[in-house]
Amino acid sequence: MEDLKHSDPEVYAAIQQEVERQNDGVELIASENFVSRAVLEAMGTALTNKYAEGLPGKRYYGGCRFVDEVEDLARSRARELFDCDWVNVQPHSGASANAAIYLTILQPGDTFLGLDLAHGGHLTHGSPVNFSGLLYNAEYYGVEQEGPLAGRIDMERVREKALQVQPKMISIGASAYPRDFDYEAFRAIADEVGALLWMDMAHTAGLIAAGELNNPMKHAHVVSTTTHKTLRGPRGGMILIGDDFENPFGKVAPKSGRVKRMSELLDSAVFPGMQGGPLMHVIAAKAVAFKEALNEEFQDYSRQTILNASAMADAFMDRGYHLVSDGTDNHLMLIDLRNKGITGKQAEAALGRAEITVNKNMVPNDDKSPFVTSGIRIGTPAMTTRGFEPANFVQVVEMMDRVLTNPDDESVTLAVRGEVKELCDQFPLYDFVLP
Ligand code: DSN
Repeated sequence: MEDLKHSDPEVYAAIQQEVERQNDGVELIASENFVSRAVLEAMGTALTNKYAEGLPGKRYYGGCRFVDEVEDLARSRARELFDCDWVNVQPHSGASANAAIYLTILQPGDTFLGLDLAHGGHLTHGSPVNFSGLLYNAEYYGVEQEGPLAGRIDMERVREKALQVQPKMISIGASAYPRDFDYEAFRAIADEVGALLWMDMAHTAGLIAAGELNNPMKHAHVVSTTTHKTLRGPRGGMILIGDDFENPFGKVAPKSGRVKRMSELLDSAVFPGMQGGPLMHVIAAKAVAFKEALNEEFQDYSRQTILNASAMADAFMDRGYHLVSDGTDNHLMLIDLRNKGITGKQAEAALGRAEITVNKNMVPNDDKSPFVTSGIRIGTPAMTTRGFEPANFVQVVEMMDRVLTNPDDESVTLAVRGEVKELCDQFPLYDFVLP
């Protein structure tokens, strides 16, 4: 980055400091990961210069032959990775991908049913401050408060709610749900009420691709995801269909009168419906990440991510922490800190001072605001990429416990920060921090 260093020392310095921060800290934000150098290199290329509205072979701009190649590679690799009929790799983000799905399936005012944000759902699944809650009639299912399914989704309750509100679409997927989903049961409910089923696998896409979690592809009508998180690619989104089908809305191709495939409607919803030109440098990086995810190493990595989360969850529970649903099936856990006398906000800040990064998070039926919260969310994807194994995560739990029980003790923070640095130095990340 010699050119950047000389032309814009301020941005250069901030980037360098961020790389150092990533190198020297324990990253436990469940939605973050560390991409390979190959992915970084693909993103930092002249492909950012190219406009390519349309799809490979059918663009609205000239000069697209090489970016066509790149997008075709991304699409074919994604289809192989998820064993699906169709994919669109152009959404700039998971939220953009989801917006295209709403645009395709619902009309403003239509009812859909999704997981409550306060129970682990996502902003774009009907939060009142998001377009999904503002434009559409969002109804929610949640997790059980008590009993054998405490912290988990009870499918019988989802069915009751669906029968009651008669949604046109049902969404699955979450930002803070530590358990797997029963896609067959969701599909049976969707079929019973005549709804389309949409799975947002943003958090778990990599684990699904690696075969470590249930696969929604043959059950959901449409699937969306981000390409970072457990999939370990660049920030971005995509939409997939396991088995493509004729759209149920009767939309036909203007000249032939042929009923359009669902995939065609979704392609049009991404562009020109929601977006203009795709980000071709990011699509190149997606292609690189998908190739990496097709390797056996990625399967080992995904298995290790779950083993690590499980070890971490056990270590927290051994120390008296209350985990929503008493554990995890995937890469994350949600800790309800109410029995520890510390809020999510305080915990995030105290851990942050020790260079352990987490995010505060609402827990089901939280009595505190989203800015304070009673919990923290913790994930293992990023540190597993660095090579952490269960023993390392257990060591991190011990450090976190010391900080959380002494949040205002500067000597504890300093001691833990030193231990964090020592641990991170044993698992090198990026070696391109320049003086
Ligand atoms: N904001 C992401 C997360 O942290 O889970 C989801 O999009």
